[in-house]
Amino acid sequence: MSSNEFLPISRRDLLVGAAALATTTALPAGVKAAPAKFRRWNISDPNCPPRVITSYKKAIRAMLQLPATDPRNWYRYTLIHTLDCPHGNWWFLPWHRGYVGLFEQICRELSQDADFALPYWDWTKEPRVPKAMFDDVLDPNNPAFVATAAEFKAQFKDAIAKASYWDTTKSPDGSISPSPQYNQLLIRSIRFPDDLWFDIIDSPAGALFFDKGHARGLSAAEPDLLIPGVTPDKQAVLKAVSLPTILDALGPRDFLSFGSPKALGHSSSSGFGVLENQPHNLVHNCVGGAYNGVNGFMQGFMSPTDPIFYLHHANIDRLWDVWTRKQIARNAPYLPDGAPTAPGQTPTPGSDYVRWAREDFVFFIDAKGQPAPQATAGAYAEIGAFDYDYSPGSGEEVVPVTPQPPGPAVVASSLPAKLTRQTVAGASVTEGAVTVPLDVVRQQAEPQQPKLFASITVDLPAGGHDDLDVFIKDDDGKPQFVATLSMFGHHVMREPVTFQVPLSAALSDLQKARKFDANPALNIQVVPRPRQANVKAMAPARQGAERAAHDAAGHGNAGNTADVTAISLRQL
Ligand SMILES: [Cu+2]
Repeated sequence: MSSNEFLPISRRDLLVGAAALATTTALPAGVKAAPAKFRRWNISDPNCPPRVITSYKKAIRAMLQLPATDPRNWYRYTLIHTLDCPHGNWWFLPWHRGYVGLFEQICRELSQDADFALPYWDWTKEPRVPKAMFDDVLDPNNPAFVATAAEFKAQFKDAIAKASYWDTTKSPDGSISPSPQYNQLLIRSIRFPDDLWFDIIDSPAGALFFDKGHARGLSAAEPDLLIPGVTPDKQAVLKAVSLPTILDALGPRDFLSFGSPKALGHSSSSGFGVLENQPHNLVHNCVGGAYNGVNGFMQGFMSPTDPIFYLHHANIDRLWDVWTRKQIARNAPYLPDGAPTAPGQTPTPGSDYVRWAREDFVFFIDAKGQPAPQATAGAYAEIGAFDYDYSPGSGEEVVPVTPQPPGPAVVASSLPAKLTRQTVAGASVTEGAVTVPLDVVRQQAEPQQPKLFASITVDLPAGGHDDLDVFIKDDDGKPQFVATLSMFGHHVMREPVTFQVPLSAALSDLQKARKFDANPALNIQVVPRPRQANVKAMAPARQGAERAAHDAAGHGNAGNTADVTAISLRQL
């Protein structure tokens, strides 16, 4: 491809972009001038009303005390995530908005606090578990929670067996068809209750239930988002929540680059936008204790057992709202292509938006424990009837105060890197060589210019818990740490996944240090880094069994290590 597709925004592009958008984007539907009814506060903000925390505790206690047959029971609500959560695809954001928003309504009902709204955790401002979250039932190690996996099974076995999850209908001709919920479970290879119990308690890929004492990885004594034994320049979780990473995550100019990419359905993973792969995944894994050997709920699909889950996801949802308001202020689209651009308008038939919006979310329940009437992705495209807003937090600065001209349309082209592989100290290191136009390197320091990202495609082994460190270097420089790629949970991988990795900070640093005067030849290095604790916890025999199961499933990558299959650079 020619490098002029990577040039900075010119005045001409701006005018062309503005004209194109003027015809496609009217004032978006669902944007309200009135203040929201509920406000989600930063839990550590001195202005956060004390009642928020009191009511949250009251609601948690009430949910823990409900019988196992009530779908609003604390663990039954957690299981909605275990059974149905999307990760690594473009339904990640709307599904979690619905899940957290409906949870908030249940809390409002059960705390009898009619003004209740969830607090959020701004990990950029506060890169440690907030102090309040170690108190009383906000700590999942509190005696009010179920103590062991065995006790959990004893208490919930019957209720789960009798739940609607497994419903089928019999036609007059005798054929049996699964209910929509059961259909989703079959996609996730959960055929009957024993499959679910296997995942929760016995899976060699890592259990989902963590006994008392191990419910959370971080503690009041060591609450920081730190990886033990790692030098300050490679503290991946701190980097993932840092303001430069958050500003890069908010940079992309279309929904698919900001959120995560398309996939076959919401139970398959195809890739991760920066918001999901950096702060989302790494905070989950770190709070879950993946890096310090404690292990806890937050690193897996029963993560909503830890009350901090909802504060973490409220912050992810807040950043989606920030990005949406940034797009609106720039008169740019904020939903997949084909979305209605004015109230009453119908979406474009056959468009991305239509495919995205009609995805069914069939496990959601409302404040009374009934199936939620809003059961598709499109119902959660806006905050809408949830009617909350957020007290301003990190990243808010990307929203222009006055309306701005739109940026140029997104250029879908990419600069492919040439891959080589070598073994360094027993680890398979992949290098991608690519020459970057000097203009693009220079514009990385300018906040208004499109940012540069590396798209790194990885074929992951089924039980792969290893992380991948990404470095960048020029011809004779020393590698500079960029980010760590980390998976979350145990989705069945049916295809390689692509991670978007922000390069703007590293490139502006390089440019400052080296003062390139020609297009620099750069190397993107991807180096595996075992999560020590997990590797030790997994017995070799189990790794073998896992590999065998993996082979039987017909997956391409039967090894124990991740294969990097492509690296390219993109302006998003
Ligand atoms: Cu999550």
